[in-house]
Formats: sequence, structure tokens, C-alpha cells
Amino acid sequence: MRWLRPLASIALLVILSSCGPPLHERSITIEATEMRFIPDKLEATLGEQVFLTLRNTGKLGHSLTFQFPAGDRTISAQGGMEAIMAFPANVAGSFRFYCSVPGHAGMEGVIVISTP
Ligand SMILES: [Cu+2]
Repeated sequence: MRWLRPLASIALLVILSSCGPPLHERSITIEATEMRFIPDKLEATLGEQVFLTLRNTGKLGHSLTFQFPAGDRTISAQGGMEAIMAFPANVAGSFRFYCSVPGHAGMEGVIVISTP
């Protein structure tokens, strides 16, 4: 019955890989223009993988920096361009984001990561 062993291993792998919560994905598009983000409030749920598109519809370059507990995450896009960032929503709470380009201090918002 030596042939049973690999079969049992495969069965175990199938069982293990079907356990655990499914990985949910969330796609968010945020527009940056002079001098604001639209929308300025983003939402995600704990455990999601977030794919964020920064769409710069303005003429100036803009950036978006999230202030997460684990550290800042930044992307930037020139006028008329897009930039994409992915991150896991792995801590619940409200976290500020802002544009770090000098003189763009009014460009800011918040992302709320809620528990499911
Ligand atoms: Cu800006």
C-alpha cells in the first residue's frame, strides 16, 4: 500500500488549501487634482488586499502617502498619469493620507479600515 502515501499527502494538501478565509480583493480609484483628492474618504475591510489606483487628472504632479502604523506608503503620478499600489488592509483603524508635494498641504484624506 505504498502508493497510498502520496495520495494521502495530496488529499491533505487539498484539505489545507481549502481552509482559512478567502482572500478578498478591493479595488479603489482615487483622483488627485489641484488641490484635493476625490474622494477624500476611502474604506476597506480588515483582511482585504487593496489595489489602489491614483489617477492624476490635474496638471501638476501629486503624490499619495498613507500613514500606516507599520510606516508610510507613498506613490506619485505626474499630471495626466496613473500610479498603482497594492497593500494588505491588516490593521483596523483610521489612517491619514496626504500629498507630500511642497505647497500641497491641503490635499489630504482618511482611509477607514473596519473589522468585518
Ligand atoms: Cu498634490
